[in-house]
Amino acid sequence: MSKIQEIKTAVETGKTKLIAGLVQEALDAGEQANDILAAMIDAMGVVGDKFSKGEIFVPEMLIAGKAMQKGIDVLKPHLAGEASVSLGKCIIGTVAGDLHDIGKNLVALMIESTGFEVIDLGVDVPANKFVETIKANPDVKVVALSALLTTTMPAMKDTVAAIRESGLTGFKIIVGGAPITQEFADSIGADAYAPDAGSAAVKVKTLV
Ligand code: B1M
Repeated sequence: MSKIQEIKTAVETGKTKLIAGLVQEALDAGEQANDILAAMIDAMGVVGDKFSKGEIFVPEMLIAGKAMQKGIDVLKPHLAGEASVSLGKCIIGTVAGDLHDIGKNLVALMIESTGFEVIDLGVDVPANKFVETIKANPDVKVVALSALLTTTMPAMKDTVAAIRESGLTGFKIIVGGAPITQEFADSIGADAYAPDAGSAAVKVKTLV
C-alpha cells in the first residue's frame, strides 16, 4: 500500500494516534502536502458516504474528523507560506447550529497565509457575534462564513442579513462550504463564494 493510501485508510478508520507519524513519513518520502491533503479530503468523502448508508455513526465520523485534524496539523507549515504583505483583518466562523470546522480551519489557514490577520470565532457562531466582532474591529476587510449542513444554510442567510442590517460597512462577505453554491451566495447577498480553501484565499485577495 502506498503511503498516501495508508494515510487515506488511517483517516477513514480514525487512527488518531498513527496519523501524524504517517503524514510526517509521507512528507519525508517526498510526497506533496497538497496530495496528502487531497487524500484526506477523499477519505472524509468515504466517511460521509458510509454515514449516509448507515454503515457508520456519529462517533466514527467524529473520530475520523479528529484524525484528519491531526494530519492537517502536521501539514500546516507545508500548506501555508509565510505572508510577506499585510492585507488587513478577516473574521471567520462556522454559522449558528453548525459544528463542522475542519474545512473552515483550512480556509482560515489559507487566508492567513495570503497575508490576512485572521480572527477565528470557531463554530456555532450566532449572527450577533459576527456583528459584535465587526463592530469591535472597524478595520476588518473580509467576513468569511462557513456552513456544512443544508439545515444551517438558513443561518448563513440570517447572518448575512444581520450584518447588512447592522449598517456596518467597509468589508466584504465571502461564503462557502459543501452545500453552498454561487447561486445561493448571490441569493443571500454575499459578495463572494469559493468552493474550496485554495480558491477562498485567491478570492479574498481580489475583494480588498
Ligand atoms: Co457531519 N455531516 N454531521 N460531522 N460530516 C456531513 C457534512 C454530511 C455531508 C455527512 C453525510 O451525511 N454524508 C452530513 C450533512 C448532510 C447535509 O446537510 N446535506 C452531515 C451530518 C448529517 C451531520 C450531523 C447532522 C449528524 C448527526 O448528528 N446525525 C451532525 C451535525 C452536527 C452539527 O453541526 N450541528 C454532524 C456531525 C459531524 C461531526 C461532529 C461528527 C464531524 C465534524 C467534526 C469537525 O468538523 N470537527 C462530522 C464530519 C467529520 C463530517 C464529514 C464526514 C466530513 C466533513 C469534513 O471535515 N470534510 C461530512 C461528509 C463530507 O464532507 N463528505 C459530514 C473535509 C473538509 C476539508 O471539507 O468541510 O467540505 P469541507 O470544507 C471544504 C469546502 O467545503 C470548502 O473548503 C474546504 C476545504 O477545501 N469550505 C469553504 C468550507 N468552508 C468554506 C468557507 C469558504 C469557502 C470554502 O469561504 C468562507
